This record gives sequence, structure tokens and C-alpha cells, in this order.
Amino acid sequence: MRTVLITGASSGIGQACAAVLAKESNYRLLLCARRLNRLEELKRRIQSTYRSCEILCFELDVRDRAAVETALANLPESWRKIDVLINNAGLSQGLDGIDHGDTGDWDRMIDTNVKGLLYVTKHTVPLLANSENPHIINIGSIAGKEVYPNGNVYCATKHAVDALTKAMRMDLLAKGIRVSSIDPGMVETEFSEVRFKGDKERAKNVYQGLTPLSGTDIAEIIAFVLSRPPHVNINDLLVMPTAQASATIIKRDD
Ligand code: NDP
Ligand code: 8X3
Repeated sequence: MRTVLITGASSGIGQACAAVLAKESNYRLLLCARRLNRLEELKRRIQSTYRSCEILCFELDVRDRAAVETALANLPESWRKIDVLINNAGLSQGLDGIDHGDTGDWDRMIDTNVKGLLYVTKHTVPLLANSENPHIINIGSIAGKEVYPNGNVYCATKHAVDALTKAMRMDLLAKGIRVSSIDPGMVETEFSEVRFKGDKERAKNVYQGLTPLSGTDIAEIIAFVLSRPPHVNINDLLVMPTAQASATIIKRDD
């Protein structure tokens, strides 16, 4: 049985990871996000199908350094050995030129996508120490591989995730921790609604005229990466909808 900690499990890719790994039956799930009610609802849904799947939910804002340290230091004894960390919590806010960007949006993206990922990783590594097969999966993005107009700060945070994945692989090599990055293109989740601050119409238009990836598409790939034998590490996977050739080159039906 492997214990997996998923950040940002209340929606989208994180939620899909919880559902897909629950189905695999050899995982117990540690789920965190800011919206605890969503996590508890997800737990109920998963356990209504997979009764024996052990799940522990806790509220966590990954931007809060002290809260991250306290939450991970105070996990119940039976949850203190973690095998897999999925650093998924993240967001984009706004899509404006660098001369018009909202500095609050910039702070939220940098604090969540970069600093939050660092805090969670630092305080999870000691809990991976007793795992026979420890693995960290970072959710990067096509935005970590290329920059697109008005994507500035979000792209910078995902480029930082790309750099941190490589750095973690080096720094954690001696501890035998595998580090992988999954970098999706367009995935239809709450991502665009969050980016456009609740503007559902604008968010829907992002995925108009193409079949985007789903959270489940990404979660199934993560399950595959985690299922490789311990001597095999998939370093980095860029996963796009077939209709998307780059961040901005997209084939849409009329
Ligand atoms: P969603 O908005 O559907 O989910 C984002 C998750 O992150 C939510 O569970 C949210 O939970 C959590 N989260 C956000 N801020 C915090 C925080 N401060 N502390 C803890 N949890 C937080 O979007 P996605 O599922 O699409 O996004 C997941 C990851 O995938 C992100 O890192 C994103 O950058 C990346 N990604 C998304 C793509 C896409 O097209 N959708 C493509 C490439 C990468 P809560 O609000 O409850 O805290
Ligand atoms: C999310 C995908 O293209 O909106 O990381 O940056 S994109």
C-alpha cells in the first residue's frame, strides 16, 4: 500500500488523481486544499465506490509557510510515512500585459505555484524517508516550456517549476527519490474560471471548438508514471490535446 499526498485535490487534476489512484486499490490518499468541504465530499464519493480506500483530508493553504510545516509535522502517526507527493496545487490569475498586470495576481501565482510547492516539498521530504519507493510528481505546464503573450508571470512560475523539478532530481538523488514532471497543455478544469476570476463565459470560450484534455487524462498518465518499476524514472512528460500544437497554435472547429 502506498500513501500519496495530493495538494489541490479539491478540483480538476488533483481531484482526478485522487479518483484514479483510489481505483488502483494500492493507494491510500492524503488530500489537501483550502476548500475542506470539497475534499470531504470527494472522500464520500470515492468511498461510496471503493469502501476500503483510506482517505485523510486536511485544509491547507500552501502559501502559508507555517501552516504547511505544522500540518505535515502533525499528521497522525499512521500517516507519517508518505510514498508519493503530487505537487499539483496551483493557479493562474489574469491574462494581461506586463505593464497592466495586477500585482496582487502576481503575488498569488508566485506564492502558490512556486513558494507553496517549495514549502510542501521541504516538509514532505522527511516523510518520504521511510518509503521503499519514494516519488515526487510536479505538475508543470506547457507554460513552463514556452511563454505566450500576456502569460508572463504564470509562465514564469511554471518555468520555475521546471527548474525546481530538475533541481529536486539532483538534490534528492542520494535519497533515492524519483522526481517527475507532468506538463499539460489545455485541460478543462476550473483553471480558466479561476484565471478569469469567475467569468464562466470567458472560461468556456477557452475550450470552444476543440476537445481539451480532462483531469482524468492527466491522472491516468500520472498513475502510469507511478507504476513504473523503481529503477525507471519518467523525468518529464509534455501532454497536449491533439488539437493544440503549442500554447497558442490551436485548431478549432468552426
Ligand atoms: P483547478 O482550478 O481545477 O484546481 C486547482 C487546485 O489547486 C484546486 O484544488 C485548488 O484548491 C488548489 N489550490 C489553489 N490555490 C491553492 C492554495 N493556495 N493552497 C492549496 N491549494 C490551492 O485547476 P487545475 O486542476 O487545472 O490545476 C491544477 C494544476 O495544473 C495547477 O498547478 C495548474 O497550474 C496546472 N495546469 C493546469 C492546466 C490546465 O489547462 N487546466 C494545464 C497545465 C497545468 P482550493 O481552491 O480548494 O484551495
Ligand atoms: C495551463 C495551460 O496554456 O493556459 O498551464 O498556460 S496554459
